[in-house]
Amino acid sequence: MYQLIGAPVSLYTGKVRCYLHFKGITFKEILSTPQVFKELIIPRTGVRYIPVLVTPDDQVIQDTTDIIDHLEQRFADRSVYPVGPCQRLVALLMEIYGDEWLVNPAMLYRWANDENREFAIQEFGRTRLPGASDEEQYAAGLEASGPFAGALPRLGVTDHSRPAIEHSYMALLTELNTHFSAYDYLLGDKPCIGDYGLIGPLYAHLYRDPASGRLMRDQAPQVASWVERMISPDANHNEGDYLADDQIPDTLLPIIARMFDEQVPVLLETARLLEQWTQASPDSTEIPRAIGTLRYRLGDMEEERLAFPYNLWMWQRAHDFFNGLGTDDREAVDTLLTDEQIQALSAPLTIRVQRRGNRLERQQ
Ligand SMILES: N[C@@H](CCC(=O)N[C@@H](CS)C(=O)NCC(=O)O)C(=O)O
Repeated sequence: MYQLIGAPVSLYTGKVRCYLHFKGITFKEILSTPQVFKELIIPRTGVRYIPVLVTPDDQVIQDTTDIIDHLEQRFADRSVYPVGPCQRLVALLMEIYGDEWLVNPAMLYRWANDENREFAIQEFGRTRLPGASDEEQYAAGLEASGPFAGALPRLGVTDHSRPAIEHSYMALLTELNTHFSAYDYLLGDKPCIGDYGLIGPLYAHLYRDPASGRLMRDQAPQVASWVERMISPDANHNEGDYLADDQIPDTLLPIIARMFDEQVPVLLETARLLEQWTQASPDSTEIPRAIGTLRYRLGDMEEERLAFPYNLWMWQRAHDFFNGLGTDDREAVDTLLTDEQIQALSAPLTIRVQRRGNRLERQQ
């Protein structure tokens, strides 16, 4: 049987759990306790990330995108990758937007709100010391959650950026609420890889943390209903499909625009920093987790954050798909995008990255 190693409190575990439910894949979830880290996660993956999937033939896979792509090969029925070029591109864009950008409001609301923070600390303790007393779990949770709470400045989540991140998140909730008032999922009646990207931050943090959950249910009840559809263990009863004729709902356009406005400049700047890093370290193949700092903008707020080259591995997926389109498909996709968006997607990625042994490398 498949085993999903992760935790209820974990953003990326939620992404895979929802996917497994939708595909109707039988699995057992195993809590990522310190013992499981020591005996399985670290020796078998070489890194300390969750979730991890253990397959029935004992392959061990980390990274939610790799896990989903591995399972898509084996369970081809009800693929979460739309075939139409417009829908496929939007699905890939929404995956990286959820995975690598909405983690900012997720982390802000979890760690800067007292009620959420207390809940999260207790939850980290439940993962670290299952079965211990509440007090013991709280103490363990405080220690275990330290590095996560402490990561906020590295993501550019600071007192200075807080109002802009909150403003952006509230506007996104309104846009998503309008969309989900008309459609069950991003692209119609069936979830796509983009829905799985969004569910990470929008479930474990922004729905499950108590104060965030109230905010979502009050301000964007249709988004909360989408979360509930996504996390349902009965999700595999869904027989719906994507909208016909590769249609993209108009209600998604402001969300795509928001992603290009907020996240894509960071991706392009990260690509530039990676070029610089490569020139400065021509003999290094392995790329560190962060390669310097960059300034990012949200509205008229500017803040500094680290540049994470892993983002480019995700961006390559959308970029390569877009740049590999044949003439007719490319024409169709171009009608969906603005000139600036086309330009951003066309910008060459001179340094290519790949993952090997769960580490990021320069592709030679
Ligand atoms: N891109 C990875 C991200 C995994 C990830 O960052 N997981 C978090 C928990 S939700 C983690 O293990 N963080 C540990 C760390 O950042 O050192 C994926 O999709 O699996």
